[in-house]
Amino acid sequence: MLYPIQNAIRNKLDLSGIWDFRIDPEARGKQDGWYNGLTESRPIAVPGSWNEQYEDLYTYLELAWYVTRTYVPSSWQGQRVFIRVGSANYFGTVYINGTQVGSHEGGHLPFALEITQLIRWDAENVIAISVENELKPTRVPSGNMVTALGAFGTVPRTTYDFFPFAGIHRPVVLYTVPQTFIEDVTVVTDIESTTGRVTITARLNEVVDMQGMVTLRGGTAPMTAGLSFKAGVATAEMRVSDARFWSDKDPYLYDLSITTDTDRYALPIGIRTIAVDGGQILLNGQPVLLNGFGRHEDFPASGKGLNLPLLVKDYQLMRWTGANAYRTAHYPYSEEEMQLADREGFLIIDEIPAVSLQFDTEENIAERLRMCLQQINELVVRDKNHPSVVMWCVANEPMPRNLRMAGAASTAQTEDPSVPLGKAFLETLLQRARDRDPTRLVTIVTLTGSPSSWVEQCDVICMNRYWGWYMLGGQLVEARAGLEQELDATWAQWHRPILLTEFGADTMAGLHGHPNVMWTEEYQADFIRMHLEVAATRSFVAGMQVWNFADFAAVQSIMRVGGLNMKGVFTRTRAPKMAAHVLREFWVKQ
Ligand code: BDP
Repeated sequence: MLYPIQNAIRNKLDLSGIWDFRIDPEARGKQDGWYNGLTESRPIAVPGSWNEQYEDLYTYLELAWYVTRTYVPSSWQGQRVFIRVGSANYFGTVYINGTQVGSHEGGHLPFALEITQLIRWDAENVIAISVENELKPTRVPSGNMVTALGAFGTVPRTTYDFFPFAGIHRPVVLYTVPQTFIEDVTVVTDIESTTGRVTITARLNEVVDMQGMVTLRGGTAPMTAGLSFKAGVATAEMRVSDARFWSDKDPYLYDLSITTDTDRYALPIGIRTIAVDGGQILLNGQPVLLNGFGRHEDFPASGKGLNLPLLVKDYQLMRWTGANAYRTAHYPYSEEEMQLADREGFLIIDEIPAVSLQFDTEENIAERLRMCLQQINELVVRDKNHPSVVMWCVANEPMPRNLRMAGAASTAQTEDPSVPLGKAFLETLLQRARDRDPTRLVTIVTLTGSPSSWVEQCDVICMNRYWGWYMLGGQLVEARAGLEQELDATWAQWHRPILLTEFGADTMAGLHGHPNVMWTEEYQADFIRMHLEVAATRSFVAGMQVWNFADFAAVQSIMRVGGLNMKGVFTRTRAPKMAAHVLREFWVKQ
């Protein structure tokens, strides 16, 4: 699943633009041949969620069709042609010139399908993609659960509070590769004193022997090494003396290019290591704090659609606060986002969409396990070469059955059968991530009251805690004591680095108060100051990640004013609240 590139051999055609669109609530499009073109349609932007492009589509999550037409350059003949969809949320099916080519389940990871035999040369090609995002208990993330949610019931019926945007969220591209091509590249780096060791493994699509070469540029002089493919696989090791190591402070990237008799591929790489030692996370052997945010892909009108100016703007704003890290809550973000993180020096906790996992029926659990494992496999393949990615997160706030959000005193009952079920499930995910990538840290993110045994296999203890909001709201003095006590007890139990991966207070931008009552900008500012002060005196706290970077679209409920989660330190349109300045006070000077 290499990111498609254009070079002297490979080609790429980005189909982003305005496509034809039609919803299909009765699911008759397939039998009526909508893949040949839509007789009735309205324009829609690709990439982009459909929900905020049309008012009547706001809560529509069922089947819909996208159609576009394109010529394919004649110069591509003789090569293999693929269509690649960056993200179709949640289930996408691709048709080329009337033929169904394939489908993909899982809303936030790319898929590619070969279409060489279906291309019409010197003529228009009809490309249709049907997408649906129905909320089902068996899906990851899950929706329409049978559990009675009472006052917490939401529209739509998700198990999480971000809006379940639907549609084609990332570019659709056609790309070519030669007949025998470089199918996968894995780059692993290590450090010995001032030398960087770079191990490159390349795999071809065919089980053949062949000669190739790898070149690394960016050091004093380009370095090369031979790649001797045996049965389609070759490995080379390069030692870069006086290497410039990649870090959040100096995100230095080398250019790696691979050539074979038939193909070429290139990617930027960073030489770095990541590890833990006691209460610290070590980047290149040095302690580093992962300070920043939980975020969302979210913006008015574009929804979860790739929005390039927004990416650039968000990195600028995060830097302005002094942040150097974030978590891709609660699903993998775009590849363009990851590339920017490499370049800008952000440390990323990369998360699969396993948010609010529950352990209910055998059938649901088995289906979700299948999807979680699939998404770990796909995510690692997609993101394994990004130096910015330092940790895989395989679940956000998995929930035992008997969880009560009543307060800190609540602990899941040990006799709750979902506790051992959950532990086995989560450990299977952690193990899968480790097996697929032994070079990075692995974790799950917990919520208040979840069983402490669930984090046993985590490298870093990641906690979402709402002291001063959901617990002891409006009582910052008492909340501070609760937070201190819980952090110290967690450290005493695990002696591992602790990240507060979420803490936040809903705040209406422009609402002020003296006293600093909940929902005012003053309250959020004081709430965040309190948390950062508590962390500053504890060397085992390896980072503080505010929930959230920006206000974001949420499902409607009595908890969410105007359909927004307002815990952002920036508004949804990126105006800073007072709290953003507090972050600068703490983080910029570090
Ligand atoms: C946490 C969830 C996050 C929510 C947040 C909140 O991980 O997705 O948005 O709570 O309630 O439990 O704001």
